[in-house]
Amino acid sequence: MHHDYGFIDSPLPRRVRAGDDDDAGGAGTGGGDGQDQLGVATKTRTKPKKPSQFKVLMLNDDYTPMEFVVMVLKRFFNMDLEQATRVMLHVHQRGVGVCGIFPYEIAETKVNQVMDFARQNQHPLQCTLEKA
Ligand code: TYC
Repeated sequence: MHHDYGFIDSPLPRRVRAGDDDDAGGAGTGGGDGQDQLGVATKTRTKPKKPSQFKVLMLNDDYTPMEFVVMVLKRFFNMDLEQATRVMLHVHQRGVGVCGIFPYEIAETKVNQVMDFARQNQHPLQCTLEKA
């Protein structure tokens, strides 16, 4: 699932051929025709990519106790008892529900935290990601 999150722009200037950028490069002063001179790229992205958002989904099963799911929603998604109970019952009745929407790395971390916690407590609770 590691794809399509846009690339990260390096904050460091890249060395490019003089004249390929809009700085004060141009032809060098040291003889020759300037073809081998390097300048510093100053071009910036004109259309910044928005970070992709991902839904963290909780799946129903027949064995995980309702109280455990409520505890997970409070612990990892910062819900209060009322919100957590509402989401848990939604998942229980409909099969799947949204715990929250986050940038990819945060969503992935939440899924791993929930799955680890469920496994440690020997519950089959499943949690997954979906592009928002
Ligand atoms: N269906 C479970 C039960 O009846 C409760 C449950 C709710 C389990 C939500 C998982 O994501 C879940 N004990």
